[in-house]
Amino acid sequence: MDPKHVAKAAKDAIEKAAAAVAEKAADLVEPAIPGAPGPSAPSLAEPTAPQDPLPPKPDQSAPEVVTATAAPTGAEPTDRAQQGPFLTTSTGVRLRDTDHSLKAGPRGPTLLQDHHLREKMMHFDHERIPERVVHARGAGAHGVFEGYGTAEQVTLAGLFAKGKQTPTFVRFSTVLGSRGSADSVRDTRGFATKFYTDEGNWDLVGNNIPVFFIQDGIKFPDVIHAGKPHPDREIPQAQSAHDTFWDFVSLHTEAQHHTLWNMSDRGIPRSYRMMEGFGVHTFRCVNAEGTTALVKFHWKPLLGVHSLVWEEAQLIAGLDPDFHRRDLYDAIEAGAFPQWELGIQVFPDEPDEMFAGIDLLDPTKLVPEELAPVQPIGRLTLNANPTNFHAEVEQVAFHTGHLVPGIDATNDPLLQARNFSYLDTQLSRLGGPNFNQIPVNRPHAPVNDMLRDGFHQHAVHTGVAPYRPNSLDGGCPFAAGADLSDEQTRAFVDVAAKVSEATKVRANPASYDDHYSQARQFWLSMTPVEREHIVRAYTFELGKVYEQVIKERQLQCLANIDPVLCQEVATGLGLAVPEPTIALEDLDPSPALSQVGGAYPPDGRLVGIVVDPDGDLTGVDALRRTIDAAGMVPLLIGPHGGTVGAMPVQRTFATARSVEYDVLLVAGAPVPAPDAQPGRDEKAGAAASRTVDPRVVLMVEECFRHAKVIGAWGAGTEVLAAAGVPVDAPGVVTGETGSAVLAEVAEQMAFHRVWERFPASL
Ligand code: HDE
Repeated sequence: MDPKHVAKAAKDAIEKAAAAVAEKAADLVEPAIPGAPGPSAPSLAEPTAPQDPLPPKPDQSAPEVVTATAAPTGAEPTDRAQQGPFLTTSTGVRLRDTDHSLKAGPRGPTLLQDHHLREKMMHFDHERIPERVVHARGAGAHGVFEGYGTAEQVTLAGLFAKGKQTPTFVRFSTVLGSRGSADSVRDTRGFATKFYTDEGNWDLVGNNIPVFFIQDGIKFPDVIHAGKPHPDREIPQAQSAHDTFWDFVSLHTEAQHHTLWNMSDRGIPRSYRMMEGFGVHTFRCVNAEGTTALVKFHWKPLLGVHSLVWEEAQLIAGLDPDFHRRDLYDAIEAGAFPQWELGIQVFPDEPDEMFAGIDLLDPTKLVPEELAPVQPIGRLTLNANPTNFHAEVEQVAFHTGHLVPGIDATNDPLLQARNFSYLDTQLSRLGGPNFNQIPVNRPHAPVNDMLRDGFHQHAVHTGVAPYRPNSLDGGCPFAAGADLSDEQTRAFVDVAAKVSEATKVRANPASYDDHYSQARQFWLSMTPVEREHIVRAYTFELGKVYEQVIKERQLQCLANIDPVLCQEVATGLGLAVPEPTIALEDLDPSPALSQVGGAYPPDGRLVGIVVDPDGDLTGVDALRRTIDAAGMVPLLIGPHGGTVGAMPVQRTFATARSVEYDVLLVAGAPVPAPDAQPGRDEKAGAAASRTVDPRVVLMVEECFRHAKVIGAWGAGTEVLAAAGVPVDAPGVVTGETGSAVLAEVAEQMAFHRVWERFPASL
């Protein structure tokens, strides 16, 4: 859609919301600000009257209650949670006291017979499971996938049928950091989806970047060892700005394409809700007639693809390390359900497995959308938060080998290695071979495997003959049918794909030797502002490298991508510019790779509103209700906690920082609050004689620097002056009334950032 129309629609939506708020003025309810820890407000005093456990919060859901072998139970998800009003042991024996251990007298030694103490400690001591080797840091949500019916020609998989709804669970992640690391670091993001289809679970375990560092899975331990913290000092955490990473990628040059994506704005997404997802590998699909096609999967976010700017990302890492988690959970809680379209690029299944000269089995290459359009086949909506992080997000076990009839693997050597690896990792992470029986992993399709016993077996298998052929169990289970069109009986299809070579070798096909042409294409496809960000990212990352030779070696790689990129980074590093060692190949730019230019709905965006207790509070009240009614989250920022007028304050000048907000509205020029003292709050700065609270001025300065839309009216414009922000600068909206300013702000927000504010020198 034309970006101007989308932006205009955002403005119209605000005006409509404002009119609705004005009409209902008498019976308005308080906007629900997401983030409440429990389903209801707690009492001040400790509750003592026994009552059943509280229900989950309304935004939460849990895996469907099916047995370990997928029989529906009709039970509520909470039937699986703690029961009854009284404290018990794990075996259900009621307890009177959990605050004192059983001792031989008040001052005596603790008794070995205190089973409650022993059990409580034993369990606590074993609460942790190993974190994922990669993608340890993540967040997940429940959702539903609805097929469009457009994939029929390509795959027989039932979940793509028109109107078919399939429950899903998605986990987003960073790659390098540990479980407790910050969300906003520069890294690739994981985008793993489990579809609980009628034909078994399908896991699409992808990333937000369409290419990968390595062409062959055997190199995975190498690239991850290089990216993880140095093994001696275990620093740095969750980042690639260090010697071992650049040592590896500058030597193993097939990593250069993926590295360039990481150095682009894709490496620091604004939100999980605003990322594309890619299956990366090419898959082989088969339709009901048995015709095959090669396919790449893409997730397209309806909110657009957006990023942070680097300074924001760095500030966020300290101020709110949970930024992406919080954003996802809060958006879902606020009812702004994130959505993606699933699309496919379809290629003829030719014996050479190439398309337009691009090797479809080489995961360091993409196929530009201009050459093979992404055809939408369904829509994912994330509509519920998990009820329990450990049970769901931590224990979810994805596997590239979890495929359903109609979708098969190809010989991409990276995919092949993954198919081995993901089983392996779950064994040690989840403590045994029965991890598919954990609630979040249970399929919704009937399970009749012949796998038996093992740690944590939840099924109570019947019969005596878990082998085939048998007659003792009546021959059960039976082999499924070969008729591809019969959804009730058909089996997984191992597509009879030809194997092109039959000589055993440790080698790559010759087409894998091209490590630079698509990296150059990516660079050429970027807008000037995106190129500036890439230059800055390389200069920062390489600037953190200790060894000069590693920087020089990486500069050589950049020379093989683009002379301007290389020159700019070399200048920042103070190093000489090398000549390219290959002939640079100019592929046609692919505009679809750029993030700049589109406009998108502002659903779930965070709007900070600076309020002055002496200003126009009625106007501010209408404004925050309008923002709430338009599907965004209004956060009132006041000089102190509690209320301003009758409005609850969500953030104070002491707790607020610009990076939390997508846009800032300045509804007044609040005088310095009593706690705006440099000795107490560094943000207050040195000057004691300012007329506006210095922390508000800092917020405006930062929002301006980070190219965010700023709206101000009335005395609010004085804050702009105090922050040195010209009222006629792009993306600075001033006006007579808050509502007029807000409508204009919404229109400009649709473009995510005020790109004109980043002057490009390249
Ligand atoms: Fe993974 N990867 N990976 N990976 N990967 C894991 O599996 C591995 C690769 C991806 O939210 C691990 O359950 C190997 C490509 C995501 O739970 C582990 C190779 C892509 C997630 C593993 C790859 C990915 C993982 C760690 C090379 C993008 C998080 C825990 C052959 C297409 C899933 C686990 C989640 C997780 C191994 C390559 C994406 C160790 C050996 C390429 C999104 O098994």
